[in-house]
Amino acid sequence: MTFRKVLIANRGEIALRVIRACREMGIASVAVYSDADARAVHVREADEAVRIGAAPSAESYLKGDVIIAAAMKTGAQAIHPGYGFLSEREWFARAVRDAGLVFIGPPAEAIAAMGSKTAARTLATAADVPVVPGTTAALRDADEAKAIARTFGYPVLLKAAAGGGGKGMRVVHSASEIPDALDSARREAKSAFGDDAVYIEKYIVGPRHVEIQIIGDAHGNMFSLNERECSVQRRHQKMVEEAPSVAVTPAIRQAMGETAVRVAKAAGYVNAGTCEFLLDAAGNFYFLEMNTRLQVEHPVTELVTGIDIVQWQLRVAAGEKLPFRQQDIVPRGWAIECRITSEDPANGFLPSTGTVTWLHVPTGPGVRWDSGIEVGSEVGLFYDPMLAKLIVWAPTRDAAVARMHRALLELTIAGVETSRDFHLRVMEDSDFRAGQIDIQWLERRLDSLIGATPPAHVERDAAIVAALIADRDRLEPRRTPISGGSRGSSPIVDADSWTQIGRQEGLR
Ligand code: MV4
Repeated sequence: MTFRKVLIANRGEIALRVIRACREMGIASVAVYSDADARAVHVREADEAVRIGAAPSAESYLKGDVIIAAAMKTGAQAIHPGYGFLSEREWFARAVRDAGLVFIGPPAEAIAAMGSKTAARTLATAADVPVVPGTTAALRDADEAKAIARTFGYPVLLKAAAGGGGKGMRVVHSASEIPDALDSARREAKSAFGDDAVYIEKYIVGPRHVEIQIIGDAHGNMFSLNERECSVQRRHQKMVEEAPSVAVTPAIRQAMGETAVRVAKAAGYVNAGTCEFLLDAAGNFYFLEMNTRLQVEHPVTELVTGIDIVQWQLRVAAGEKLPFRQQDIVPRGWAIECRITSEDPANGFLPSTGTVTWLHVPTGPGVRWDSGIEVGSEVGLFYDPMLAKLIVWAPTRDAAVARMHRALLELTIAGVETSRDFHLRVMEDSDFRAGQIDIQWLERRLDSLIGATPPAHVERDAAIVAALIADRDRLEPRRTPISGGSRGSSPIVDADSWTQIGRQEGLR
């Protein structure tokens, strides 16, 4: 059994990802779009498209009722929410079900169970899953916080119960800091989530962020698709993800996988989901929270397991059984993903806007490009700045890093500033190449990564790319930033210097 027609309640690369899965399975797809996306790739690639409102997400991609009406009108039987937007809204999952449609994701009850961080901790503890030492109940006052902190020692971390994304979080190093930290954590939690409940945990110093992809069907089968290493992040935004993790031994993989499946089963979970863990240097892991959606970084898992997660999401939502055996799900080779964003690393990652005037997409062995942009795409400020995901697979980690570096060199995006050059510097970094990374690594290394002088061959490649662009644009001059350059600056070089560079290098 499968669906005839599915509506995708999202935009950009993830909408395309789901459209591709539908098409390969013979399922008709319905796109939705805001006024800003009328000419977007996902709209053109779907079999049908429905306009849902104005550019701001609150007037389009967050309009659950309008989206459900579009599904009814087009005869779609199910809705895939992608990530972000409505993907983790309990009310939307419920409204889809109440409309007689299938929500391609977990039951509304499972979304609710994992939505509160303290509820998730309680559920995990009951399922005998290791969590960081701390409370599950909200703190009454500073004295209670001090008394609890004394039991496991400083540093401690105050966290918002309704939390996520690091909002309402405070690291505290001594008892005297508790009152002020508690006040400010409460204020931030109140304004961010409308709930000032704050709880306390022991602060784990220098851990990695490792997560387990799980998938379950409606017949009680649940599998771990193993880990992703997501420590390379800045301000809670992941920038590079990989699978497997250099820090995960077969024994840790098995234990973490069994733990993730236990949490998910305890939450009544069905469909694809992710359990986040902190992994410390001694190999201890602690369950943090569960993301009840398809995640941005799912492709690295697809590449090392050979399992098409999105296709299986569609099948289990339609009631199919998963045919896997856990012992067959073993990572093969290595996959790395870079999130290419329209942000300028040289300017504090300031979002950049403009029209994509040039796009050269890397291809060749082991390269995957998941993107919603093309030449002519308008990059504005209405939505997330992620332009594309560049994903590579190779037999070993060293080969995957080399392949990602090669693919990034091939990538040219002109018209907006991008993180491309920054990602090149990460691939060249000695710590990264050694796999010596933790959740603070990127921010510690930021200045040297941004200030780094690229290797000479990178400079040369960048100059050639810039010269080619200048050459082709000669008849129709443009003054647009080029992100094929070595530092995200605007290395406009004319056609003459291209020939010069070519001659110097003995190229032609
Ligand atoms: C922690 C932690 C250290 N110790 N909890 C960040 C957001 C939320 N998902 C939980 N987070 C953390 N919880 C304890 N007890 C460090 C972090 C953390 C973090 C976690 C995962 C990925 C990136 C991070 C960056 C900073 C802090």
